[in-house]
Amino acid sequence: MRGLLTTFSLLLLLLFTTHSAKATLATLTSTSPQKQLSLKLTKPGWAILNLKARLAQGGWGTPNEESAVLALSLGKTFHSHVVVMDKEPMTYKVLLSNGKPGPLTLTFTLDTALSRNKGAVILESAALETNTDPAKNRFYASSPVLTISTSRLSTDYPAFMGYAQEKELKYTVYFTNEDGGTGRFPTMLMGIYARLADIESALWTVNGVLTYQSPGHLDKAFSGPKRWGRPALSVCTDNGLFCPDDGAHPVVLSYVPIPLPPGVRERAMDVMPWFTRIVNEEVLREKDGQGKPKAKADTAVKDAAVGDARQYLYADFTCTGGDSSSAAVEVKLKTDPRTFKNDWAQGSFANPGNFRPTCGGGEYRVVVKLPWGVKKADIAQVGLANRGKAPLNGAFVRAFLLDGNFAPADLSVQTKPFTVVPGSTAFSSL
Ligand SMILES: [Ca+2]
Ligand SMILES: [Ca+2]
Repeated sequence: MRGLLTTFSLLLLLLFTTHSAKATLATLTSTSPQKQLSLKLTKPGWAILNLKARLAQGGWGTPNEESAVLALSLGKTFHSHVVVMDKEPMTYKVLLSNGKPGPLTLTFTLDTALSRNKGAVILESAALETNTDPAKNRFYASSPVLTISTSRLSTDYPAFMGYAQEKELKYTVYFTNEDGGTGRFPTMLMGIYARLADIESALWTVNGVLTYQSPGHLDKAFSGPKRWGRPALSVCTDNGLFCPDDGAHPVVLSYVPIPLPPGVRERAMDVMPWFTRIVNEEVLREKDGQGKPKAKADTAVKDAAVGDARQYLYADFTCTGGDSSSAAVEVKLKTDPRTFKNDWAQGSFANPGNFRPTCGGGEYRVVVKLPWGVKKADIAQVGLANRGKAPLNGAFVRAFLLDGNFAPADLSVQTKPFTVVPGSTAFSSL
């Protein structure tokens, strides 16, 4: 019986392997770096390439093997790059052109000079789609093409772009991390911004005038160069700000901007766990300015390292009233007598960064660092505290932990509005 089962398992394995082999479109290596495809656009409109690809080895978390770069040509003309950064198959989307139906020849070339990862890149599938949602056309037509330096192929990489679903255009870029600015102090970055990623407004319209965020966080009218008819911006500062494309940044990214969910800007990360994962991989790989690891999963809550993104509780809440910087979030566990808090002065962060939201009426996200390994079932209460002298009105919108795959696992917090008097905490029991 066991022999039969083994034979059966082997057959299954063989079937699966054969099937997998068929699913591969091409394996690009330094000796065989190119694949050409003839595809067809069936409808007029913005064409989007969906390229499913993976690295044969390494990936964003592996030093010196973070990414491989494919140059994509349309016909004989270079269009943009695809940065493959994961051993897991991912679908990389490229905004191609606004065109007519017809044949399209795509050539993918592994750029060995730009690729830090020297292994093969496996192309699993490539398909074209045409945008059929007219509302998206104007967001695509003005979405910036980004150019970046090679240093960003291993750190602080602009991994995707979103647009706000409003009347005026607005594009926001999500970077894997920020080594400059606040990012030099990872615990402060997490403490203040509730993330280790960097989020920057790139380009928007003010009364119809295209405006971009230039160095020094200055808003400037954009009259710079275009690529494929779209505004072209270079990421030109270490804190992720923009300049008109200067032609000196060799990597060209043509993203399909995604509609941003309402609420805090971090919401876009919640629906893309792969992004939170690569952010975490990068920070675990990197050192801080003093040569110490930026992060490590740790059991100590008061640790100089920022920890792992999966050892935090994330809380979104609305808040009005109170004094300046009066709101804080507190967490109680079922089997630990300590109260865990987001504001370091109360004991959550070892580095300076005394931060509490100002309660100006918007929605806020804060994080509370918990001992490594805490699960949903371990959490007893999540509360909104008032550290000020005037009552504040608040409501939880959402609270969650990240699961093993960095996807939010929601906690059933009470979302009914409540008033918190100074010096007290309103707890929601789970
Ligand atoms: Ca970094
Ligand atoms: Ca920044």
